[in-house]
Amino acid sequence: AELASAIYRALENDEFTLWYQPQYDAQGKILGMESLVRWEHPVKGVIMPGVFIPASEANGLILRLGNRILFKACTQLAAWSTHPLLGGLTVAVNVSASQLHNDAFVDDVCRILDETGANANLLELELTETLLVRNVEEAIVKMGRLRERGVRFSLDDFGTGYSSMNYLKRLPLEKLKIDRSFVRDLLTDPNDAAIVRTIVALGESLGLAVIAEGVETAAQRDMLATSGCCLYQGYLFSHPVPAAELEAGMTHTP
Ligand code: G
Ligand code: G
Ligand code: MN
Ligand code: NA
Repeated sequence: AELASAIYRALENDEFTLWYQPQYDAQGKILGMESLVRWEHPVKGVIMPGVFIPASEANGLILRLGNRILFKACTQLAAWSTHPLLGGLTVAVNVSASQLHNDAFVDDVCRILDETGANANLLELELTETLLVRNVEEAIVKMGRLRERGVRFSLDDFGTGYSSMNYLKRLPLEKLKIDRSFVRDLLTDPNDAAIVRTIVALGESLGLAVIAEGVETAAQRDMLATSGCCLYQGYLFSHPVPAAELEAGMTHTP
């Protein structure tokens, strides 16, 4: 309850900010970035989402927080549209189960796109398998409506949940994100290498892009490339950073 009121106050005081982690192709070109929420507490410093996202989900504040996050991501997307290097790149936003299952979700996203003037085609929403299988028919309808507006969807933490092939085929997805638990021991655990190859093959047969999360070493990236995975995100390339830091880093890219 104490954490709930602190989160409530933080929303009032606008203490939540988004950090961005770029995503790369095999040539080292940035294709987009994932936004990751941070609570910039005036006294305690930066608080990670693991501390306040589960609590916000439990007490219902995730709906307000989720809309605030979407608003900030779309505002940033619109601001970057004229940036020489960041214009045209996608911005991914993580969406919680209670957000997607809320009746107002589709209208909220559309309204935020209208209000901010963000290009819907550059907005990517990250959903998890567990979130989708909870009510797959409802998810298909909502995703379809947002897809018509231009919004794209990726399946986060892929491989850790229980999506059936039937669901995967029916959901309007663009991208699978290989969970970082499969990338971590890729060089030593042959099962992980087999799983990565299987996800890549699945992506190919369903027409979905496949990106690996949690890429920390060049050896992991090379092994992923050998396994057919050509999109990467992780500390090897960049940690999540504030927008200004991302912009500053971009100016040095040829
Ligand atoms: O870097 P990291 O510690 O930021 O993220 C930890 C967890 O918090 C991840 O599971 C991530 O998906 C989740 N998370 C990060 N940002 C957001 C967000 O904006 N919304 C939601 N719902 N979850 C987020
Ligand atoms: O659940 P989701 O995939 O949205 O969360 C992404 C989480 O992974 C965030 O906590 C982010 O900070 C973290 N992350 C991003 N890159 C790396 C990485 O290379 N290694 C590790 N261990 N975590 C990472
Ligand atoms: Mn994610
Ligand atoms: Na993930």
